Parts: sequence; structure tokens; C-alpha cells
Amino acid sequence: MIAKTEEDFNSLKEIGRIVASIRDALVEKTIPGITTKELDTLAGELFDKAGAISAPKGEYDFPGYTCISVNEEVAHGIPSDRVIQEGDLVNIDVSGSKNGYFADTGISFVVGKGDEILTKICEVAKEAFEEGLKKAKPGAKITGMGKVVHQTARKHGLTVIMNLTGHGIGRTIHEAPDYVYNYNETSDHGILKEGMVIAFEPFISTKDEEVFQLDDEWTFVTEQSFVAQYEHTLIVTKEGPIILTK
Ligand code: M2C
Ligand code: CO
Ligand code: CO
Repeated sequence: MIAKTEEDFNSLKEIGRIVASIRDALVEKTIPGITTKELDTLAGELFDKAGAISAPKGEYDFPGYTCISVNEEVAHGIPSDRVIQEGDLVNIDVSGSKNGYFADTGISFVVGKGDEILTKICEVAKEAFEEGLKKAKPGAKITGMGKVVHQTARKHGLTVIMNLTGHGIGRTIHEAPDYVYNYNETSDHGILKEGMVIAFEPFISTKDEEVFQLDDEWTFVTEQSFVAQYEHTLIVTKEGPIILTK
């Protein structure tokens, strides 16, 4: 969507704060011994308390309030009896709506002490996000954000997942612009506009550049790589991007 009115800005900020606070609560609770289902149940309670609706559940009938992906799972992990272990790479992705406005945020992190490479991809995902953010200006090419994400990954000897992208958001979870690539997609001529609301989500990979879906029809995995995501919803403005999900 293109945010224009006071109501647009205030309502987007409200749902942005809600999904960010649920994300932070789940990250804090992610300790060895807890199951991903227990984390998701907490998210359900927090959505209710905030008078908000989970986007995966509400829009796609996803079997969970949030997507929680562990180790080999890249995204759309289904909350389950899987028990979190020390050293696990975990991604918590929280998206939801209130009063018809949507926001989306996600973060990958390592539980306790883990392999150096896992910490590295999480740090690079954040760095790639921050570099991309510098390109989020009205009038600029959307794919300019992805170009620097890819450059940042390569600078660290890493790469990106080509078939997972950011997206427009606002009045629903996934809307125009359909793709905010994580590389320079030369066929994409989309331009960032004043007030445009996007979810920007670099996916940084140790090697593979594609994900595929498991038979559960949700979970995205790679052949043999680890992947970290870092996602925020933002409004593009000439004064600089407004991050709604800090
Ligand atoms: O938009 C995402 O960040 C998720 C969608 C949840 S709906 C099941 N919030 C995303 C991540 C990976 C792939 C596609 N979309
Ligand atoms: Co998300
Ligand atoms: Co998203």
C-alpha cells in the first residue's frame, strides 16, 4: 500500500509495535528444552491480548500463529513438538493485522553457544538489511536494495536465497510490489514511491541459492545450507525509511 493519511501511519505503527513485541517475547523465551509449539502458543495469547490477528493463520490458514524455523528449515516452519537445543539456529517470523493494517518481522539467531558460521550468517543478514535500507528512497529502483544485499553477502563469502523475497504489505500480508528481491533482478523495473510500505527480508545462505518446499506444503528448506533471515516492515519516505517493527 501507499500510506497517505494520519490513520494509515498510526495504524501501521500500532500493528508494527505489536508484531515486534511478540517477536521479542518469543526470542526471549527461546531456551533449550522449550518446544516451538509452546513458543507459538505464547504468540497466540499475545495476539489475543493485543486485539490483533496472526497473518499466517488469518490469511493462509497456516497451522500456527507464527512461523518458527529451526536449523535445516529456512522459513514457514510449522510450530511442533520439536525441542529447541543449545546451538540451534532459530528463525522467528511474526506477522499480523489490526484494524485492517498488516506488519511483518522476523529474526534468525543462535540459541546459546553455537557454530561460528551460524552466528556469522545472522550478523550478515542484519548487515545486509542495514545496507539495503540505505537504498530505500522514493524514486530509486526497488531492486537496488537487493543489489546491496547480494553484495554484502558476497563480501563475507556468503550468498542469498534467490527464490525468497521481500514484498509490499499494508492492507494484506503480501501485496504489490510483489517482490523485493535479495539480488539485482534486472527484469524488475519497479520504483520505490513516497509512502510505499514494504517488508524487506534478506535471506543469507552459506551456499545454496534456492529453497524448496517439503511435503507438508509449508516448510522451506535448502539441499544442504544454513540460512538466516532478518525482516522489518518499513514505510519509504523522502525523510528516510520509517521502520515500523523495531
Ligand atoms: O513474508 C514472510 O516473511 C512471512 C510469511 C508468513 S505467511 C505463511 N512472514 C515470508 C517468509 C518466507 C517466504 C515467504 N514469505
Ligand atoms: Co515474515
Ligand atoms: Co515477509
